[in-house]
Amino acid sequence: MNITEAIEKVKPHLTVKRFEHTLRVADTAVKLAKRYDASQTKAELAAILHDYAKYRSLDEMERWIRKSTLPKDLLDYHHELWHGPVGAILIEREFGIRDKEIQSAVHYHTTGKAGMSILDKIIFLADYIEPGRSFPGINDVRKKAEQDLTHACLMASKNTITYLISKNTTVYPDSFHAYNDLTRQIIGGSSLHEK
Ligand code: DGI
Ligand code: FE
Ligand code: FE
Repeated sequence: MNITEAIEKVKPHLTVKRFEHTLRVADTAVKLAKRYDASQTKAELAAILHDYAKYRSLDEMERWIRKSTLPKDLLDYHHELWHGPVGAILIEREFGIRDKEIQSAVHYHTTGKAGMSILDKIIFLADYIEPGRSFPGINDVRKKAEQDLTHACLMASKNTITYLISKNTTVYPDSFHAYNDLTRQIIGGSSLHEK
């Protein structure tokens, strides 16, 4: 599937605002792919597809989680976390996209995970820093994204987890796994209380 086809397929499933967000994520992802020597084509395609399942009904997403190999514990967490994993399944079923790197980037774009690939990091970060976003501290993350992909992902992960905790929300384990793994990648064994 090429980019033009992907855009045409995804557009009717999204609101205008979400579609514009998607195009900005794609633009940001391509820039990051250039900067960090990743496939620009895969980054662009994964970005176009990343929120594909965002507006599926909760019933439909729940059914996909139950009948696929997706982790069932997703159902114990907020439904905002379902569209990435379900999207990774739907792009294969509906568009025949079996590229594991693209499926992984779509799957984990909301939470991250331990052991993210460069493409996973690019989509996770592009979704966070695209020019339409205005989170507290986002400009620092944007600046860091020009120099250090992993460190910028760590900042985004930390901001999101801190925000969720401030709202008394539960945090999906993969979000913590991402944070821990990115922290180890950035500061290694020098973390204060770690062996
Ligand atoms: O789909 P988008 O709005 O472009 O962005 P997203 O997929 O990154 O995030 C969707 C929402 O999910 C966002 O409001 C933050 C929230 N979120 C991210 N990680 C977690 C989470 N919500 C819960 N409950 N737990 C998490 O670990
Ligand atoms: Fe999303
Ligand atoms: Fe998004």
